[in-house]
Parts: sequence; structure tokens; C-alpha cells
Amino acid sequence: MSDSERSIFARIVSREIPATIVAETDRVIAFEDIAPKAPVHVLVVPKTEAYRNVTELAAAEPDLLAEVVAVGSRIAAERAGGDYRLIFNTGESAGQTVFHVHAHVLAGDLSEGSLA
Ligand code: DGP
Repeated sequence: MSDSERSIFARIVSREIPATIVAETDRVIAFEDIAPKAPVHVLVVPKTEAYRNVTELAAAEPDLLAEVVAVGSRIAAERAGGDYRLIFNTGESAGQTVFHVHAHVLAGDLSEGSLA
């Protein structure tokens, strides 16, 4: 894959682009969203660039999707008492801008709405 085809999140995984990384496993990385919409707004991302969205990920590697959820849940437990909102924007008209599957974990006081 050429450099121009690689996603911005693949470049965060390889440390070519800086990010505030808050958790990491062999297969998953989590970092602060650059434009937070809630007191806690973390993106949880499979390191592989193979899946553009959660539908593809769920069909191909449900265990990896479960790991994404587990990492997000742990971050919410550590930083916001355990409650959280998990969002996978899927498709342009649903607001997806980065086509490397990622979960938005939103937590803290969400009373103002704060959809990612
Ligand atoms: P989505 O709209 O669901 O595709 O969300 C993409 C999110 O990625 C959006 O909330 C902003 C975030 N984002 C985009 N570029 C960067 C970046 O370079 N670093 C970080 N930390 N977040 C980014």
C-alpha cells in the first residue's frame, strides 16, 4: 500500500503522527480524539487497516470487535465510573470521515447530547 493510501489512523499506529495514546494491546490502540465532543472522547481502533467500518469488522473478525468494545469499556471504567456511549459512524452520510474502523467512546457528563 502506498503512503497516500494509508489511513491517518495507520500512521498513528506506526507513530508517524503523534497522538495521546491511552491504551494499547497487540491488536488495538486507543487515543484521544483530536476534537473531543465529551469530557472523555477516545477512539478505539484495530491496528489492522483491513476494515473500513464496523460491518466489515463484525463479519470478518468478531473477536477483534469484542476486543475493541472491551478496551473502550475499560477506559470508561477507569476515567468515568463505567458509563459510556459507543458510536461507530458507518458511511459518509452517517458522518464517517476516516475509513479505518474506529469506535468513539464518549463518557463523562453527556447531558448536552455530545454525539461524535
Ligand atoms: P468519524 O467521523 O467517525 O470518521 O470520526 C473520525 C474522528 O477522528 C473525528 O472525531 C476526529 C478524529 N481525528 C481525525 N484526524 C485525527 C488525528 O489526526 N488525530 C486524532 N487524535 N484524531 C483525529
